[in-house]
Amino acid sequence: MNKIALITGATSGIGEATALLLAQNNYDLILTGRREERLTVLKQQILQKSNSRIHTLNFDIRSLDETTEAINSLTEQWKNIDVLINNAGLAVGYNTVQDGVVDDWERMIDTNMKGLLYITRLISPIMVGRSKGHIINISSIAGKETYPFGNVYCATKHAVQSVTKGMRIDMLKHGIKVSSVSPGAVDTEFSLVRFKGDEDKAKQVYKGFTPLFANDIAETILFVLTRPPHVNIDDILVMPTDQAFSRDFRKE
Ligand code: NDP
Ligand code: 8X3
Repeated sequence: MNKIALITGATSGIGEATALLLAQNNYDLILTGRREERLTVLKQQILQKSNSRIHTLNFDIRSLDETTEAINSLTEQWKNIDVLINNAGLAVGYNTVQDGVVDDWERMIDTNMKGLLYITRLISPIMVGRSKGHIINISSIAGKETYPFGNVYCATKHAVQSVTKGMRIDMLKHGIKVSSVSPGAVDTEFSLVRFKGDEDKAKQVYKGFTPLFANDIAETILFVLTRPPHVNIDDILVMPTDQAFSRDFRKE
C-alpha cells in the first residue's frame, strides 16, 4: 500500500514539484493551498502520469477554523497520514523594521509560524496514535542567518528551526521522524509574492547566477524521506553553487 503524504502549499514552487516527484515514487497525496483551480489542474496532471491517489484540500492555513475543518473532512482512507510536509510559506515586503508594514508581518507570522503549528497540531496526534510518521518542515537559509531587509521573514524561519527541534524532542518517544529542509535561493513564485506582483523586481533576484529550482528541493525531500528507519536527517541546508551565505552571490 502506498504511503500518504500531505503537502501544504502544493499550488506552486517547491510544493508542486514535490507533489509531482512523490507521485512518481508511489505516494498517495493530499495537496493543499488557497488556489483551488491550481490544485485541480495539478491533480489532473498527476493522475494522467501515475497511479497515485490524489485528494485536494482548499483552505487558508492562517485560519485555524478552515484548517481544522479541512483535516476533519478527511475520510478513513485518507486520515492515516504518514508524511506531513510543512511547506506553505511566504515572504512579504522587503523593508527595515522602522519602515515595516504591519500587515506584511502578520501575513508572514500567521502563515510561516502559526499555520505550520495549526496543521501539525491536527496531524501529529494521528501519527502519535499510530507510532509512526515523518514531519518535514521547510525552513530556509533565512532560518540560519538574518539578512538586510529580511528581519521578520528571517525571524519566522528561525522560529521554524526552533520548533522543528522542539517537535523532534516531543515526538522522540513515539518513533516519529522530524526533519527540516533549508534551501537557499530557489526560483519559484517566492519573490513575486515578496514583491507583491512586481515581476521586474522578482526577476532581478535570480539574475546573473544560477539559482536552485523547485525540483532540486523536491529531490532533497525525497532523499530525506527515503532514508532507512534508523536514520533521521535532522536538517539539510541546500544552497546554489553560486550562493554562499544569504546575500553573497557569484554573479556574472
Ligand atoms: P511559492 O510562492 O512558489 O509557493 C508557496 C506556496 O505556499 C504556494 O503553494 C501557496 O499556495 C502556499 N501558501 C502561501 N500562503 C498560504 C496560505 N495562507 N494558506 C495556504 N497556503 C499558502 O514559493 P516556494 O515554493 O519558494 O515556497 C515554499 C516554501 O519554501 C516556503 O515556506 C518558503 O518560505 C520556503 N523557501 C523558499 C525559498 C525560495 O528561495 N523560493 C528558499 C527557502 C525556503 P496558495 O497561494 O495557493 O495558497
Ligand atoms: C527564501 C530564501 O534568501 O530570500 O527563504 O531568504 S531567502
